[in-house]
Amino acid sequence: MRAKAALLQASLLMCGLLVGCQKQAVQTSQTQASQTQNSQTQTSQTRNVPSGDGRTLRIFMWSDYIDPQIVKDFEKARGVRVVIDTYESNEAMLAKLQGGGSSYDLATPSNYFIQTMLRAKLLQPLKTELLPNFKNVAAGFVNPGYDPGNMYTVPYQYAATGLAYNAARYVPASQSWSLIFGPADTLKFVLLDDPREVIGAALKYLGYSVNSASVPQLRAARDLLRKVVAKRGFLGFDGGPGTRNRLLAGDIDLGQIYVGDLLQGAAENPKLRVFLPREGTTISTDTLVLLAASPNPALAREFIDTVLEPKVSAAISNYTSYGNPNAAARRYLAPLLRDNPAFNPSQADLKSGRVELIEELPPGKPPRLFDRVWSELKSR
Ligand code: SPD
Repeated sequence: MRAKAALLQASLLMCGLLVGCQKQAVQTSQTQASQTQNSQTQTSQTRNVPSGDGRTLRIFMWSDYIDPQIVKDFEKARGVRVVIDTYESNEAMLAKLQGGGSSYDLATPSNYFIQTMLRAKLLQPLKTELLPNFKNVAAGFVNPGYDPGNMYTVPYQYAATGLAYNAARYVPASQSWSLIFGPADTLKFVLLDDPREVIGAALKYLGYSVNSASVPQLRAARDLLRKVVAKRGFLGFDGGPGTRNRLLAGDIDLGQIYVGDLLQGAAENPKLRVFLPREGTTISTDTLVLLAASPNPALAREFIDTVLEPKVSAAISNYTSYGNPNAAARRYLAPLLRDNPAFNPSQADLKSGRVELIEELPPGKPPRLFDRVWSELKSR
C-alpha cells in the first residue's frame, strides 16, 4: 500500500514537472528541417481546408509510437480506414506540414513545438468539451505551460533521453556523457537526429540548462560538439528506432536514444540497456493535435477520445514503452515499465533539473545560433 502511494506520489510530481510552469515564449526561427522518412501517403493540400469523406483518418506521427492493434480495433469499430505516416523528428514533421502536399488530420508534436505550430497556423482548437475522456488526463498534464487550457493539445506519451548499449557487445564503465563527449575516441556511437536533444545533451554535460539561451553557453556546446562529430567513432545522426536497430545488430557501442524506443527493443533482446547519464538529460511530452487542415475533424476527435480511454491509453504505452499521462490508465500499465528508473526518473532528478523538460526557446538570437550550430553539425 505504502509502495503504491509512493509510486502515485512520484507520478504526480513527475506530471507536474513535465508540463512546464512558465508560459511559453514565441520562437522566431526553426532548426533546419531534415527529410521525412517512411511517408507513403500524400494528397493535395490547399489553403482551404478540404472536406473529407469522414471514413479515412490520416495520422502523421513519430515512428513505432502506437500499438497497431489499437488502430485495427478503431477501424473495425467505426468502419473506417486509418492511414499512418511516420517521422523521426519534430523538424521533419513541421517541414512536411508547412510544405503542404499532405492532408493529415492528426499529428504528435512535442510540447516545445506547439507554439511554433500555432504561429504557423497549423493547429485548430480541440474543444476538450467534445472529448469525454479528457477527464482521464492526469492532473499534472492538464493546463500545461505550452498550451494553457489545453486549447490545442492532449498529452500523448513522454520519455526521457538516455544513452543505450548492447551488453552483449560492450558494457560501459561509467554512466556519463563523457563516454562520447570526452576526449577518448575508441567507441562507435550515434547521436539522435534531433537538435534540441543533441545540443541539449552537450549543454547538460557542460553543466548548463537544456533550455539555455545564453550565447556563450551555446557556443561552448557548439565547440564541444564540433570535436564530437569529428571523432572516427561517430557514425552519424539517427532516429530512435534506427539507433535501436544498430544496437541490436551490434554495429555501435553506444547510442543516444529516447528511452521508450530502447525499451521497446529490450523486450526482444534483454541485453539492450539504457541509462540516464549522471550529468543530466532531457525529457519531453509528445501531444496529440488536430491539424488546421484536417479533412475529418469529427473522426479525428473520435480517435483522440479513444486514445484517452484508460485501457487503450495503457495498451499504447505497454506496446511502445513510453510514459503515460493518463491517470485512469495507470492501473493497466505493465509493472516493469513503472519500475524502470530510466523510464520513470526519480522525484529528486526531476526537482533538481538533472532530468529537465525541453521548453521552447525564447525568440531572438539564441534560436538563430542554435539553428546555425545544428546546420554546421549536420553538414560536417
Ligand atoms: N519512436 C517514438 C519517438 C518519440 C520521441 N519523442 C520526442 C522527443 C523529442 N525530443
